Amino acid sequence: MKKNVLYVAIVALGFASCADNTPAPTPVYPIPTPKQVEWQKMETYAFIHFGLNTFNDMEWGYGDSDPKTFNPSRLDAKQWARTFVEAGMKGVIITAKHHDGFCLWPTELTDYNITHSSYQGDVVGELASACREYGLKFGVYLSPWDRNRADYGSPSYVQYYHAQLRDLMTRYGDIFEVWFDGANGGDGYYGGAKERRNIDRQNYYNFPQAWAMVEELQPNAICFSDAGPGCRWVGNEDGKAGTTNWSFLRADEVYPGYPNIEELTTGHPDGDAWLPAECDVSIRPGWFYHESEDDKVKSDDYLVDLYYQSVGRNGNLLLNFPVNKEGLISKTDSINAVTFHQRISRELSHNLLLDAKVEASDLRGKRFLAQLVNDGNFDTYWATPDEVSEGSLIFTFHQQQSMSRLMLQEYIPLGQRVRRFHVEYLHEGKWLPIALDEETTTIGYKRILRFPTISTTGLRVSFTDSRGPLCISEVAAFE
Ligand code: FUL
Ligand code: CA
Repeated sequence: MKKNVLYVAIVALGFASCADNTPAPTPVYPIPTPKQVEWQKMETYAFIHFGLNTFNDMEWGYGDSDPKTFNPSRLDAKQWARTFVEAGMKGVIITAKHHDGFCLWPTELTDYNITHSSYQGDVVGELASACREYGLKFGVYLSPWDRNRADYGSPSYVQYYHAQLRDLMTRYGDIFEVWFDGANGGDGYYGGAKERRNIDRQNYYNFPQAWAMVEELQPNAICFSDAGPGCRWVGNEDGKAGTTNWSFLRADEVYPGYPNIEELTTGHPDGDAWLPAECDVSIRPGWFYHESEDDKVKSDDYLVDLYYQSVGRNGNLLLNFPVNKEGLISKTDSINAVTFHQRISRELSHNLLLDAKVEASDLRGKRFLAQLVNDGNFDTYWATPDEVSEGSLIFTFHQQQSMSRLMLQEYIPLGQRVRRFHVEYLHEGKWLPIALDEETTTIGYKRILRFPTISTTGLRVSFTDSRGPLCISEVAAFE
């Protein structure tokens, strides 16, 4: 009987909250697909560069290194996976084939593969199953440029390249991302059998067909390239997004190998395609392992900075680990990565706004109350009425609070909107600007600001320019 009463009460409550049928703001295009939203929530994941280059001290092998030189003595993909889990990474992408053309999986499409090496196994398959065991997402890099193939530059190579892609897409279960590298032998490098091959970068590889194949065989996978179609290169290999970072590009202008790479760092504010930035960077100077770089591993300090400059600026961070000649991630690399993750988790652990009082300049109706910006849930958001594309939020604390980090999130399923905002704190009854060393323009999925510690009882965030009504998912402050 009691159960019934409770049931009735819950139904009534549910009904009351649904009774407000204020419509959600209409989307401001372009908007992400659901899989792009899920991808963005991953935030950090790992890259692995491993292959013949590892054993020949090279970055870009010519495609003529002896396969037998590939000889890892203690290869253990589970060790990689454990490192990534402890470093907070949500997945990993491996160089199944780099520019030298050597394949880390036992493919029948070429002899230049792992079965002819000194290691009898399937590195791609071993990593895919380690990922399943440790709950990581799995992705592949397959270089379009191939310096081993004598037919590179002619149509038969493109058929081969697409066949390799099909092989990878059908062999290893779910793939979350496929990496289409823009680096190429066409522009001043020697391609194929060490001769110069001039290819038409924009059309040669028939990328649209390759992307359609991925879409068909791996509908949950995101295709990375300079130009998407799933996510875009951030335009540098330092792992840094622009402080202004739009998740859009003008789709008909960009393509893999697009020369105006600085545009990729900020995105196109008037872009028509949703193409969020992925920030790739190696934990060492090189992408592949070199003994000479054993003392040049990026410190946890450096990695913490990188996180704020990538994830903290509306990008995802793809952090590369050069697997060493033993077939393992070196100790310093894994210690620094794990320490980095622990530090970030600590810095962003307790949101001081969870129990602050919130007042908003405007409300859209009960379903979009200001309180929804500090309920710890990305999927609930504060929104302003249709005609209102600016506004502010004031957070009031019961007592003085010290803080040095502020995180903001827009509800991106309805588009990226905010063009400009600023943040102030209450000091002796007056609103003072928080001292920041970066511009406060875009927010997107996530923006995190760092500033010298302040102590205050109030915080005001003003959104002064936006592409439409405001849709703010979360605001959080940390000490
Ligand atoms: C570049 C390549 O040329 C590098 O070797 C590396 O794979 C990096 C991630 O992408 O374009
Ligand atoms: Ca929320």
